[in-house]
Amino acid sequence: MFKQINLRYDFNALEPSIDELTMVTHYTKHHATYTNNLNSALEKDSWLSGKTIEEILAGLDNVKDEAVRTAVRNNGGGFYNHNLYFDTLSPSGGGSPKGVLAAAIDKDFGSFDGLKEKLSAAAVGRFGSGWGWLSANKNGDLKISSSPNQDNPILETKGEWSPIFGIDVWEHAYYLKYKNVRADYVKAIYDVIDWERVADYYAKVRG
Ligand code: MN3
Repeated sequence: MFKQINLRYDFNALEPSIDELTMVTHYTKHHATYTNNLNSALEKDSWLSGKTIEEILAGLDNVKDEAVRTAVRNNGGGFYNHNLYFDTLSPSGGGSPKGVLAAAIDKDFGSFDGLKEKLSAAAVGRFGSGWGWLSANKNGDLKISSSPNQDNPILETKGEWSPIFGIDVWEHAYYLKYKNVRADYVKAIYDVIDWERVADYYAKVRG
């Protein structure tokens, strides 16, 4: 049984970057539904039992039934992606990364501004629903990418790359407040990114 991550802040705490109604709907409806649907799918293939969500997404080809595989891809991705998203935002976020993560950003993107430019472009430029990602590998390298739907780098690279921060660019993540102007939402999210938390995920991927 997979469980949604507990929010460390109130639904209205990320305002004005992310409005309360969007947060309530996103966490209690969208994310809850992905989680419930993932848990239902788990019963349909014994390979899925006892695995972490990372193992499931990296090894998805082991699910032989196409309908079950699609259900796990969409809902397992939705479960994982939103856990990461909600866990790496904070009302006391913003600012810039520090320490090892900051050094890796400088190495791979030139500067924090370089990272922001590339990540924003990936998120804003993703056609339709999906995500913009900052990912890492075991060597500590960083890369920017984007995925359609609820796909993510773990699924796309069979676990070689793992996201350490993601920007949800499905319309449900921003439309109530920003309407069609995705770029304004992407700009505003930098005020609530918890870079210390992102650094924790970075440390975990490096192992
Ligand atoms: Mn979402």
